[in-house]
Amino acid sequence: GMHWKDYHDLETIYAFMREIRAKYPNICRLYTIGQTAEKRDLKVLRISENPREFKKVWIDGGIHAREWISPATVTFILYQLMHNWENQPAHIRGLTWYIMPVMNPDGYEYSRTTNRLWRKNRSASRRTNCFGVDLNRNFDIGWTGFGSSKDPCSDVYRGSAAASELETKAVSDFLAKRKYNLEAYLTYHSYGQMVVYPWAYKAVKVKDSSVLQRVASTAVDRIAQKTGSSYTAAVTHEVLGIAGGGSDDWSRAALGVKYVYTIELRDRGTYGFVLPPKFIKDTALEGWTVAETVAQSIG
Ligand code: 0X9
Ligand code: ZN
Repeated sequence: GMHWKDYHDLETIYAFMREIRAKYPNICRLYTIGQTAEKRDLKVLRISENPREFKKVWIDGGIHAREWISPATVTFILYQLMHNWENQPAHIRGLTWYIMPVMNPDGYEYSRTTNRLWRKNRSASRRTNCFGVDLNRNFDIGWTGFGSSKDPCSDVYRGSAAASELETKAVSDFLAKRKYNLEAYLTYHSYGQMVVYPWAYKAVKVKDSSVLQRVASTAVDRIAQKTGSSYTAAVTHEVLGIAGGGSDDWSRAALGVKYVYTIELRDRGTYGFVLPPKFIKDTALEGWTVAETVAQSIG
């Protein structure tokens, strides 16, 4: 079964999603939104007491294969929401939650079994023997711009076209159909301990950046109180540099989502992507704190 003392393979994560759906069939819907190059399912769980009317929050993890703390955190968020659903406050129960713990299942399994530091997905390139596209450079926003590469062998290869990848296409299509009432897009990565918001593809702040900064700062303050970790709240391009093709920017530019955050979880470089399992619980709690704070802000 599921626990947060260690990292899990894809099948355990998917079994956990099925378990939750089985326990709360009336409010859960489990979608297979597509398949990967290696024929793995792409799964999203929706939790809602009123999908037609409630405002929506999307949460994803595992865009980058080696960032194992991300799927661990997103499954923990799912657990936090559901283990006590009846007693959740109105600002949580009154939302529709879309949860995708692993956007890049092929890469995740490849990182688990073969190459721990793999980042991209596992699609084959035509021109070279190299594999993989960086899904966070493949979305249709500033796709040809800075911060990505046209070289299929690069770790930040943007792909042959915007949304060329099955994962990108599946998520983009799924969300485009559901953009009505979509208020928040949260995407979990590691590492660096940051809560950042658009833009990333250009050195400009979004119009309502003061609102986004305030909510991010609130989340960061609460994290410090809860676990003692220090996170940074900032505009993406100021702290991570300019990069096009990101899912965060796309959700704002293409769908008009207001609360768009990329959360870079622990740590700040001691272990980097290879975060020991003993840190999962507190890190996941930090991730949950961001989700909670955003949910409260949506109101
Ligand atoms: O570069 C990324 O994709 C993210 N950092 S990571 O170390 N996890 O790879 C940051 C994403 C910030 N947003 C965009 N670049 N759009
Ligand atoms: Zn990442």
